[in-house]
Amino acid sequence: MAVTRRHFLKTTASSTLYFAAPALVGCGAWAAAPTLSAPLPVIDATESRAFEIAAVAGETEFVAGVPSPTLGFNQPYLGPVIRVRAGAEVAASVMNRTNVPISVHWHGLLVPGDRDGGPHQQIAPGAAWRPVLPVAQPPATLWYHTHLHGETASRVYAGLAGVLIVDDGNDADRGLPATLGVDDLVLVLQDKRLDTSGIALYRPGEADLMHGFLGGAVMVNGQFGASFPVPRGIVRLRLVNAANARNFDLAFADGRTFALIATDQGYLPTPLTLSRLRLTPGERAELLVDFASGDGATLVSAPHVETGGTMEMGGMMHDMLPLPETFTAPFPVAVFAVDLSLPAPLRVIPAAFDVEDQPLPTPTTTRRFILNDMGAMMGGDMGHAGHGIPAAMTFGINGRPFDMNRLDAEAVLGATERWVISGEMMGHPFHIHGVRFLVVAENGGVPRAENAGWKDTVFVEGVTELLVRFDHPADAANPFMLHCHILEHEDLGMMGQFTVT
Ligand SMILES: [Cu+2]
Repeated sequence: MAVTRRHFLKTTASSTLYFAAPALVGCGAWAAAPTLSAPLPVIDATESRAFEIAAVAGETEFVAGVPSPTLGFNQPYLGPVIRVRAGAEVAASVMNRTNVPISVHWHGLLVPGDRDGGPHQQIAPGAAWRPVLPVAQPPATLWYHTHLHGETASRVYAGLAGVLIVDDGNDADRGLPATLGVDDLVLVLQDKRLDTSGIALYRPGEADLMHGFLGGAVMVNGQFGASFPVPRGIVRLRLVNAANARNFDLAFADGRTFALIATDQGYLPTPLTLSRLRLTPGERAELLVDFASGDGATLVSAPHVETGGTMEMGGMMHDMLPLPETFTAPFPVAVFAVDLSLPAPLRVIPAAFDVEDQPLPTPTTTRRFILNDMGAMMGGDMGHAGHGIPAAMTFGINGRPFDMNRLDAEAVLGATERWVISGEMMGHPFHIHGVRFLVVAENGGVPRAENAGWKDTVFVEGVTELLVRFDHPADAANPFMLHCHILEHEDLGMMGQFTVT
């Protein structure tokens, strides 16, 4: 029995109210039933070993009939899902057809610093950037986004982001869902704040700079109320947190468990069975969800809560500048409805994956990085406390805001280092370019399940200890970044840079 679109919408109508209530507070007229989501376009560069994207300005009707100004790659908002082959040299072509400078950072792709797309690889309006990307890493779900210093938050919010999949062609042999858009689904999670007319604008106030910019309207792949038909079998979800600041604390409304099969840098040795998963900005996770019963499901998130400073001053911070979260209860992120017309080849979750198991060398160096959010409270100039809330906030790392002309660390190519990262008043998603790392301890204890496997981004709440592998070079002209992935914090200075030589 084939499920028609009408039937599909009817059977998912019970979630309409669920969507309507929290997502569009005070604007009931916008509340819409879940709609079948238009899939993100896919560029399959696995055979061609080349792809082209162009940043463009456009308009997007997040609310029907109400256009918002947006940016995207090849389309008005977000960009295509790009598939590249592990082991290939891929010729990338990035055009900038907007009237603002951009860059394109391949988040999680382990390439030399001159091809990383950070703040030093600016692409001027009208210009092109054509890096050759040596893809030398296991299969993983990565993403790409603009990354100019001081101009990342507003432009990623406007839409300059997309998904990059490293594929080795062996997923079917692994017993994994491998048909993009059918049993292998990409979900880009974001949030938006709409003004009273329904326009998404980026105008952060002081509380937004302090905590990060949150919106009360949650989007998947650029659409509110996202809904996906799924086959009656095992379905793979590739989750990408591309929000400026929101932590998604995900679960299924019916309480079903799922298998976490991959984190940022690829497969775990064995799937982990979980019922809840936190995904913070910049992180990715791949899940297998069992729809063999024929019952659909709604993916929900708990509200964003702020945890994780070492100084236990969160209360004071909240008193001065309350967290701008609009949700008070779990809210829907996406609806999945079983469509019996879709092929469902897989009914079993694989027991293990062929993950490279190299012994790690003993770290040669220990470095400590303190993510300074105190400076923002105390007057911008860290260490010289002012009074009240500064007009211009500054964040930093180890007492200093980001400086394009200063190196914060120099690592040796091929080395492994122990990095100890801590925050002060709140948790921060911490990303390192050009490396992969293992999370070896959190506050002295065993890391959370989400931090299994090789990572490139980790939510630091308290003290987090990493073992970092420096396997890709970056010279002083094109260093790698280390930074908070709350984009407001990054833009305001919570970033450093390092060479690998
Ligand atoms: Cu931060």
